Amino acid sequence: MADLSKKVIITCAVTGAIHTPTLSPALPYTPADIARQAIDAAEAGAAILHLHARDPETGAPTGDPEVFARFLPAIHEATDAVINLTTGGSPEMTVEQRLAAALRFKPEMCSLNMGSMNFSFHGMGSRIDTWKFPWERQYILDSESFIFRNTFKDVARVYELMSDYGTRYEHECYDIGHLYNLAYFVDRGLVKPPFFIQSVFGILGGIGADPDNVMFMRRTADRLFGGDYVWSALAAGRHQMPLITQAAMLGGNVRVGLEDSLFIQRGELAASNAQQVGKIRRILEDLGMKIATPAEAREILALKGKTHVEFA
Ligand code: KMH
Ligand code: ZN
Repeated sequence: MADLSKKVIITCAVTGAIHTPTLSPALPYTPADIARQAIDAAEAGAAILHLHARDPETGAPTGDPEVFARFLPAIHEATDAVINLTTGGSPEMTVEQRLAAALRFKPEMCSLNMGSMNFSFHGMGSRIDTWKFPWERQYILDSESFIFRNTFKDVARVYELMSDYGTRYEHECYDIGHLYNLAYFVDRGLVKPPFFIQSVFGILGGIGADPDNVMFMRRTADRLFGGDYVWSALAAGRHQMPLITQAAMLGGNVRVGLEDSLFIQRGELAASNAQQVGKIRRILEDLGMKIATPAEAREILALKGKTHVEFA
């Protein structure tokens, strides 16, 4: 059960690479919108901001550090939140392209996807006839044949490169096997406690968004890692709020954001990332839980600190 004396860390994943602009007018893609929504999400209670970049003109995902450079300094200046840069990128990027921004900006955290898998969202947008941008429809359809590459060698390389900069990891685990992959790296000494595990539920290709699976993931992580890990969960689409509430009840932390779901409740698009942060915050506080500040998140996760990054 939730230990009410522990603070819950809210991560907000602001834009991601799955959703496309036609699917929601709230999905930010210009540098100004990404910065605005990230800052608002932090003000609403997110201690960690998980960030991707998008082409400012078309909204297509990009790994170009020059695009990240157009919003990172503003977020860094305006908030205390921990900035966590994706290394998952998008289905169209090579492993090198996915790593470029993290290597350049040396953030406090970066994501690290813990196994190769199918990762598909080809069913999305099936009812849409008119797309805002020409790339969107095919991008979504192509995900049916996408293999999300994260080999052992790829993962080891991220550890080797980023650990030199003191960057720590959001270990994204989409299935139980990914916990065992992480255990392999723990045994090799590439990752040190307290390590952050982000369990991902409900991606087509990963573990389903069922309460039983949340329990199974938690129990397995406890068995493999004991007190050495800090747990968080996200769930895709309509499962977002119920599953992360369950995870919080089990002592976990939570992730929200338009990367994971475009909705605020069944059938209603979220107006912003901050709205989702506000909602989960209210739910958790109503249950008697307390939300971690960025400073508390840094302490819980043993991060290097806000000044040790190269965003300028
Ligand atoms: N959209 C998440 C399920 C990453 O950025 O490294 C996957 C993700 C990947 O967050
Ligand atoms: Zn992401």
